[in-house]
Amino acid sequence: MLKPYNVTRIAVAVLVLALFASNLQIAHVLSADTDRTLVKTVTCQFKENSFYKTILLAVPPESSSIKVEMFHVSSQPMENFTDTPSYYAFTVYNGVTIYYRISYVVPDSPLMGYEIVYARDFKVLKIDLSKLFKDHFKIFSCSEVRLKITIKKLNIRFRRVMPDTLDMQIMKNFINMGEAANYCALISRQINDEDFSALEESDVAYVIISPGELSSYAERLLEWKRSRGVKAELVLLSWIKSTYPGRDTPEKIRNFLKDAYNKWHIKWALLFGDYRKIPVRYIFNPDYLREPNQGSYKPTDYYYMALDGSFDEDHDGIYGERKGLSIKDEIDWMPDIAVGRIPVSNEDEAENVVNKIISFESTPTGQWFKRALLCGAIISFSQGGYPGIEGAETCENIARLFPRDYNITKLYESSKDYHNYHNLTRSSVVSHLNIGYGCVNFVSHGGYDSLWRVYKVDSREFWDCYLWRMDALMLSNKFKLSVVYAASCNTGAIDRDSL
Ligand SMILES: [Ca+2]
Ligand SMILES: [Ca+2]
Repeated sequence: MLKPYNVTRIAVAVLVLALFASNLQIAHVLSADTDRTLVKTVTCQFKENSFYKTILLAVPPESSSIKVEMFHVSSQPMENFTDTPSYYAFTVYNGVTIYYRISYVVPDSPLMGYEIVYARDFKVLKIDLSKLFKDHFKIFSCSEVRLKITIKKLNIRFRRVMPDTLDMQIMKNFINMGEAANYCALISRQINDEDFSALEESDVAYVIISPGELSSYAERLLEWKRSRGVKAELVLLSWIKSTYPGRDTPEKIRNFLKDAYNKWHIKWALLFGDYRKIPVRYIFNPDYLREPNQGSYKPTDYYYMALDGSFDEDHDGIYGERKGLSIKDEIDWMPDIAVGRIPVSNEDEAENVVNKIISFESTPTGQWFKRALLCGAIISFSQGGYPGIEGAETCENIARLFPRDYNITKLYESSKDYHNYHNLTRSSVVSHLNIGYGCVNFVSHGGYDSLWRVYKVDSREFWDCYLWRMDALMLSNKFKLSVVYAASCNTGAIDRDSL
């Protein structure tokens, strides 16, 4: 299909990476660097059950034109699919094709497209790949693609900067993480596409946005942050709304954040208020590609983090839509600042949360903080050759990541033979949460106000709630506050009164 490319000619510097992304293995990246041209070859191996995949490669800040070519594909035809409808519903497991619930658009090439995006001080090449592709009315499944990336460089010297902690987090997403640090540069790009600024040059790392009625509590948090050496500022939402241009409040907030990124060089922003106080942006992200359906609009504060572009370049008021196979999805998927939200609804909650934060940060954590609670339930039972999905397996993987001095408690509902594999009950979860854990993780089915386990008795399925919103409100863990993760549908939704 494409001519093989002689990698030995360009193999000046060899960078070997063994990166196991969720669906894709990057076998290695080879680099050849000259004054004006940089050539890289990247080998990508698809795992068995994967579809689309994006890889991110940090490129030098002086990169100008970039070309990505595919020079080798290992693939085999999928015999069951010989026509070319736009949509399929199937998955591939152990080489066997099984109909499943996923809608998937099959492109004409595994290399779907590429573009340059920005993440803070990094210039990044984003490449979209697809395991399946169609060619002459046949569908192929590929196991490996090799890419040649040619980068022309401008004759400009950019000032390199030391990556800070936020940069280090961003770097973990790059397939060439090792060399990315050398590319971290003060590009001094202006994110603002609106020609509007209301701020003077300053040095502010952390900005709090608060509605007026909660501002006295936000101010207490501000003073606390300042006392700990953080260069922090408080900005009222009413000032943003009356000062910045924008079609609605989220756009005005984002225009302020762009201005603060450019002029204050902020790294962090805190939204002090729930979705009623400070609105979220809803983006168009349908679960099914065919028709917009209910639930196609998802709330996200990512809009406030990824500051390039507008998320709505066609100005139709629909944000973050992805049109067919176009990679112009209007979202720059690389964040430029870190954004958090404290979803307080009233003064009582605001006072309570600020007290908790100050107490937590000013009291040395006890031994309890090194306790982790992992709760895993069955997501789906094995069926028709397709393996079941078990939260317990995910919890086992997570357990291995904790430092050795952590004390880990596991509560599972599982069909596998784990120790204590039927102890995920409402009473056990509540009593463990009351003891106080530093880290709590749930992997199960979930709703806005609840977490669920599912089990079978004589092949009949039963559903049982193991944590309600009311349970959380009644907990007696006091100041032993947990960092809680939930890999479950809708739990922790930012636009509801959720669990
Ligand atoms: Ca960005
Ligand atoms: Ca749009």
